[in-house]
Amino acid sequence: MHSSLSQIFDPGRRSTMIMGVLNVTPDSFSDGGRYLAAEEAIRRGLEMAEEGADLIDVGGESSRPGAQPVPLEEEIRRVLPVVERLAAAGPAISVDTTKAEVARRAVEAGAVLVNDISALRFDPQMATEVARMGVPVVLMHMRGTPQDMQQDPVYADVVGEVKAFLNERIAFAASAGIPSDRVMIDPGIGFGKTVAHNLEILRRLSEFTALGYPVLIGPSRKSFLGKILDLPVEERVEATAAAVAIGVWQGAAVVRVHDVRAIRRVVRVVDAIRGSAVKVDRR
Ligand code: HH2
Repeated sequence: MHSSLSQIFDPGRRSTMIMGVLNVTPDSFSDGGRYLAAEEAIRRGLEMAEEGADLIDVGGESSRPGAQPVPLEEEIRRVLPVVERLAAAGPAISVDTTKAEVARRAVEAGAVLVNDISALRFDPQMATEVARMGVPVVLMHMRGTPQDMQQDPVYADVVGEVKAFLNERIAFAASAGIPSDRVMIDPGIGFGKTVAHNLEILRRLSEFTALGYPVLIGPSRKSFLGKILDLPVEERVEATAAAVAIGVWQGAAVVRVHDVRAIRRVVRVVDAIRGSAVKVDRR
């Protein structure tokens, strides 16, 4: 495993890792296509590394509610040059994709982690490809698909159901040959959840960290924060900081954020307050 990732899987870890969001898409809800050009994406990736990102998450397909799927070749065209150049420049790269072929090409180009928001559900080849490549994978909960996930999400018990989903996906990953020490889990904030669901997940995040796998959360600039404060996407950094602090306090291992410089400071303070090593139950 890439050395920068071993800390995530270290049960005695003391610091939280920052994953910087790098969307190479024309329709991402917060970037609005600004980073479409590979050169601009590379510049922003390097800037986030300098601001304190431990990982840069490169994605070529928007997952915003209602977003349309991106064809394979187009996703590769967006993602590969950016992964290649950034990986060569130093920062650890993860690839945000649900497609096995994109994951394979990105890992060949230097990515060290696969972030699959479908938790190995959308591409039947993904699980075996991840197992074969030997890289860690993020398994994220989503209700349905990005096209339909926000259509009246209902849960009897959101935390219980998301945990059950993640446990099922962990077992599926294991059956495909992905060892448990290469699995991270993510409750999927904003993916088929109401404001109340997202808040309950954050309030009870320790129930996810208690599962014994490193937990990643991605609350950054999401609409549930905008709804609480009635603020547009470019004014959600403080709200993101609050959500991140609550998550890190309860043991989140990685936070996926856009505003790396600000959130790095928040996380360092929460880590300092938390002090002693995070208790992560081992499997
Ligand atoms: N959120 C987004 C995308 N990928 N991956 C994980 N593991 N967890 C998340 O919460 C998560 C994710 C959506 O945010 P963003 O990248 O800002 O938007 P878009 O999907 O429009 O590119």
